[in-house]
Amino acid sequence: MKSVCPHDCPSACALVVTVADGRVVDVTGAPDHPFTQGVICGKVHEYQERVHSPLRIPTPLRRAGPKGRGEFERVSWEAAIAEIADRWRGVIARSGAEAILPFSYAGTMGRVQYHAGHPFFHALGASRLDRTICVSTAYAGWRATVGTVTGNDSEQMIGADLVVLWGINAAYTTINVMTLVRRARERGAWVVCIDPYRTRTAKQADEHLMVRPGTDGALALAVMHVLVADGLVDRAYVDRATSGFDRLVPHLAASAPAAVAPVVGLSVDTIVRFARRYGASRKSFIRAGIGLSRHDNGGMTCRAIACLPALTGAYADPNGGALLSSTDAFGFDLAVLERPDLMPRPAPRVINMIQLGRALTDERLRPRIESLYVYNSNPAAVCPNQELVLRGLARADLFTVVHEQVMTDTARYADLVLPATTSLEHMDLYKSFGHLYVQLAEPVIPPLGEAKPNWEVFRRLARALGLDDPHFEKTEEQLIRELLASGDASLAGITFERLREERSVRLNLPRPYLPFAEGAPTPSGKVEFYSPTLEALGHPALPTYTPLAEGPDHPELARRYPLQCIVPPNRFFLNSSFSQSELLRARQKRPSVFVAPADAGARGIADGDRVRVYNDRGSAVFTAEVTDDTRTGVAVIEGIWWHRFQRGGRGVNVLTSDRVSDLGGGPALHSNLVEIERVGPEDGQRAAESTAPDR
Ligand SMILES: Nc1nc2c(c(=O)[nH]1)N[C@H]1C(S)=C(S)[C@@H](COP(=O)(O)OP(=O)(O)OC[C@H]3O[C@@H](n4cnc5c(=O)[nH]c(N)nc54)[C@H](O)[C@@H]3O)O[C@H]1N2
Ligand SMILES: Nc1nc2c(c(=O)[nH]1)N[C@H]1C(S)=C(S)[C@@H](COP(=O)(O)OP(=O)(O)OC[C@H]3O[C@@H](n4cnc5c(=O)[nH]c(N)nc54)[C@H](O)[C@@H]3O)O[C@H]1N2
Ligand SMILES: [Mo]
Repeated sequence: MKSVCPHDCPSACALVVTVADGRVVDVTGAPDHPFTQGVICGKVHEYQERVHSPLRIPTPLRRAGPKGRGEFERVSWEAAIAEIADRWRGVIARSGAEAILPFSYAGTMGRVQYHAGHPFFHALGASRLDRTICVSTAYAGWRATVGTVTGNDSEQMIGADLVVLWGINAAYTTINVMTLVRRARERGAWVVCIDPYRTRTAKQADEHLMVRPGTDGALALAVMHVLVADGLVDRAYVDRATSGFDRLVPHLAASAPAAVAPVVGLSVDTIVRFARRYGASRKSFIRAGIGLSRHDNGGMTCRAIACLPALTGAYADPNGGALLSSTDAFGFDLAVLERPDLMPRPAPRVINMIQLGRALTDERLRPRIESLYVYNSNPAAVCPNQELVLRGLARADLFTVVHEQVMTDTARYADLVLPATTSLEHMDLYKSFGHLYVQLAEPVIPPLGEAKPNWEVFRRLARALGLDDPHFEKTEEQLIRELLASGDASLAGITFERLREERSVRLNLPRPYLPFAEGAPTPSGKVEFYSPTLEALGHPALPTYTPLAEGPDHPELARRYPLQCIVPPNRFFLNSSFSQSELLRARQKRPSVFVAPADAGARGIADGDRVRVYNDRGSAVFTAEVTDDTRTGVAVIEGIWWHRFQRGGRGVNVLTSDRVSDLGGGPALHSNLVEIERVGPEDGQRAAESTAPDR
């Protein structure tokens, strides 16, 4: 049977699911899907193990022990819904509905189940959540240059002379891009990967530029400098499709390769060679990742990268251009699902999700958060400043409900846990942020235990709280039909019936897809080297490199915490999802930190030692992997282990800051200074569950 991978990944793979006796027994990639091409990642290949996990939540549960301990007793759905409605009526009468905070992200990318809570919390008048944790900063930067978040279709990189994988570890995070890269390479493309450490993707490239973290903006400016100095600019494209070139040119004077080399940590020769290679052909395809935006200056970095194909004219080439994300290519009207019109006026306050810890612990907040409803997310593990998040979740006077598939770190803090269906048990419609196909998935097995989809739970809650808008009567199928009908020309002719028949349909967009060939949907209608919009917001109008607020140039912090610590995804988890899997934990081996030989030597750390990584925000224990896959001065902690599987019960995000980056309100997860000390030899223990109590 056919399905779609629901996880927060640009690939949105088309799946083939084998079911026997009501159980999922095998999951593979659909061989006939043009983007999936039969290839899926090692995580979803084991999906039966997730769907039928012993950690699945079978029934609603009520807390029967201290918060965080994970002691629960069964309750019925009726009792759980009645209790939530009763508690919330009390909160609303006492403090107003803004004292209730929804918290969700992209546990599922299915449009109906992702947006399921929006109309309900809008109608209730609850605090609004700014969902910034992933793409907001990158998208704000990209939009500043090209006015929208799309780019050349990545399938078009086959035929390119140069492919640049810039801050994207596609071999881990969207492996189908590597299928395209391989084919491009077979056709003669030179592949460059730009990343502070030697990722699996870097190892498959022809060249790896091991930049210092957070300096890509400076690198992009140096490339622009060379393009202009060497006369590699496509004047015809610049004249017809861009604005601000005349102001950009003098601005680049400060970015000569010799000035930038010590900043980015690459030789002058390397920078010049890369820039000349980039300028030599319009068939250059940049596939930029979201990861490189998770820095204090991340928005500007993405803005600067988006300028490069506008200098060479690559945006207009059928095998060139750039792609950060294809999200805005899908012309849905999300108001159909979100229903902002149901909100009271004035609209309720907005809370930035990356500052959940502050929101839960700030005594001065009026009204204080008295109740938290979590779905599609595991904030105890994924949010920065984790100590503060856990302190908030431990509040005795916070009424917390968690709707989850599995017993996550967050669920263990809940007063009520509600069981959620997986994507194989409910219906949904999927877009993608890496390709251009709309897909429909219908259930392949009935819900396990008493699990219910998000939309069903919000409908029940609406009924229990007397919210009688007819919207809450709609079925998932009705919502999908309405969403499809709401679309712009990109969705014309893509109906529910057609999707039921074909499962996956490409957007109505031309081939080749060259959205910026003649300009871009910015206020000027051009690709903007100079952005009056940014200027009006108090940002530099031209692409500008600003050193990290928390980085090696910080005079005082860098003395106490001399190592930059980046925290990218690992191979076998997806954010913290799949950390529940014994099989995948074993493959991932253990929570570890990569340390360069010189840094390890200076601290008496040997490969395999147990080390403590710490800063003013917190401290967590990892196994050191001493490797020249990372630069001196840069430590790397991959992936998010549930903190219950970390020694000491604390995970990577105790180290990361809830500081907001330059644009879009997203986090600066990788702008992170730490120190590391040896605590002892490795004891052979592998990813055992922590016995430390949750504080
Ligand atoms: N296996 C796996 N797959 C995933 C995920 C996962 O957790 N695991 N997460 C999913 C999600 S939610 C997302 S948003 C996507 C993200 O996937 P990507 O877009 O690939 O982004 P990241 O993997 O976060 O970061 C990519 C790379 O950026 C690098 N990086 C960090 N700082 C810098 C810098 O200053 N400069 C440069 N050039 N590079 C830098 C990191 O080292 C990392 O290798 O992946 C999705 N896919
Ligand atoms: N250190 C570090 N921290 C990071 C990142 C990083 O690279 N490094 N990446 C950041 C990024 S890019 C992101 S996107 C965030 C991700 O943060 P989250 O969106 O919280 O990601 P997950 O950890 O995958 O948690 C999603 C949860 O949703 C549940 N779920 C799945 N489907 C459903 C459903 O249909 N209904 C309900 N009710 N629940 C469901 C899953 O079981 C899972 O526990 O983390 C961020 N945090
Ligand atoms: Mo993400």
